[in-house]
Amino acid sequence: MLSKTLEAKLNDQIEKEAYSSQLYLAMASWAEMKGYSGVSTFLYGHSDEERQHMLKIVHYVNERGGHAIVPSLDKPDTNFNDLRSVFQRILEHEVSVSQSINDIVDLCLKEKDHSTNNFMQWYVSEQMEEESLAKSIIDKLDLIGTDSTGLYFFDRELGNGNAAV
Ligand code: OFO
Repeated sequence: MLSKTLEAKLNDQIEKEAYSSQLYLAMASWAEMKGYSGVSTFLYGHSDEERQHMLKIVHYVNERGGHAIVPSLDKPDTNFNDLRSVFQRILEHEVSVSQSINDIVDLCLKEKDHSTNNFMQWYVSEQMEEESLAKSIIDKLDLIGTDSTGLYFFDRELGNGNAAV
């Protein structure tokens, strides 16, 4: 059985994952509108992944005797200066999500809730991957700068699922 404190924290995390999905969706739409079809494919896919992250917590809370609450969401940013600012925003967002996941793990340890701690470890690894992916994409964009051929190939590779090349 979940404690009321952990249940509330996990419900906050449901909201954060749902907001992540909306944020990636808004970025995907911006990228598609700008003609970056590969980047938009990547971001639409990521938006779906974030929805799955949210759903996993919804099921977990309900299975552990709590009540997962579906939240209302703030409108995400809809306009971005360029691709670099999109991925910089992603990095900042993921760093803040990692912090909230770490806070939940801290609470699990304090309450000796080993099941929830175990459940949250998947999120800990996922956040590490997401932060390092965003960093590596920003590094690539810094190398490319405003070179249109470079941006063309970057967009194509990201759309082909080669985010790490
Ligand atoms: Fe951005 O990953 Fe969810 O947790």
